[in-house]
Amino acid sequence: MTDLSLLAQALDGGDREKTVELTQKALDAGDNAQDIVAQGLQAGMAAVGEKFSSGEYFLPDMLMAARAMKAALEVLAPALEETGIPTIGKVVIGTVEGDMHDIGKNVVATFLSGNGFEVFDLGLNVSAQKFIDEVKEKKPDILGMSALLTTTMPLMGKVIKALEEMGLRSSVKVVVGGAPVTQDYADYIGADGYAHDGGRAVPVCRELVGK
Ligand code: B12
Repeated sequence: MTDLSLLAQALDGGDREKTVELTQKALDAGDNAQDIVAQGLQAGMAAVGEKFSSGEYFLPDMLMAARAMKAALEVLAPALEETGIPTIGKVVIGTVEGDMHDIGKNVVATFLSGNGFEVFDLGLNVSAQKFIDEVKEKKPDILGMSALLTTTMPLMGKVIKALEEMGLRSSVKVVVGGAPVTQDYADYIGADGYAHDGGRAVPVCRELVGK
């Protein structure tokens, strides 16, 4: 197994080339793609977040790390999506309105499609109306919402309320996530499921569709 802390460091430093190189190396060495995400990329991103909080890093540092992570996820996509599993459920997923963080949502979407779910990714900055329209049109088993800002989290509760008001709530399971979201918050807004990371999102969604 490769030392994935070096990958975390490269990402923390915003070094896209090195991040991609070390990701490829880890894959070539036979490391599991989900471990590379969790122990390498996500660990690096966590460090970036801490440094941003403490004032050591600024917005451009976060942007550079985000670009490096996106490039590394492209390298990993084929391995993460490799699956022979037939479709076990339909998921519509997106990042809520006002929120431009989509890396975590993309990881969750990739993990889910790599584990047999049919995923419709609505992207980021998705309005409540758009979520509702897509639930009506695609009739998914699961609606996934991601929020990375404390200011955008309430949007998830708004969507759940709107689903209730339109008589659609019982037709779809709602799963929420994102760094500031907790199980308590998920319970508070009436979501059916919560996962702390992409790896956990898979069993949570499987359970919700009874598979
Ligand atoms: C990268 C980053 C950015 C990038 C985003 C690029 C992109 N395309 O996503 C950029 C530079 C654009 C950015 C901008 C901003 N950011 Co920012 N950002 C981050 C950072 C460092 C990492 C986020 C990330 O990608 N993590 C890696 C992924 C893999 O992890 P994740 O997102 O948590 O996702 C995992 C889980 O949460 C879960 N999950 C996520 N979604 C879902 C959904 C479902 C359904 C499920 C089940 C699970 C799930 O699974 C994922 C995979 O394992 C975080 C710090 C942090 N600790 O989160 C700050 C952070 C989120 N940002 C922050 C801030 C303040 C901002 C700005 C306001 C800064 C500014 N002054 O402009 C803007 C806001 C822009 C906007 N309107 O959205 C704050 C938020 C604070 C708060 N209390 O709300 C944080 C926490 C940094 C900090 N410590 O202060 N940011």
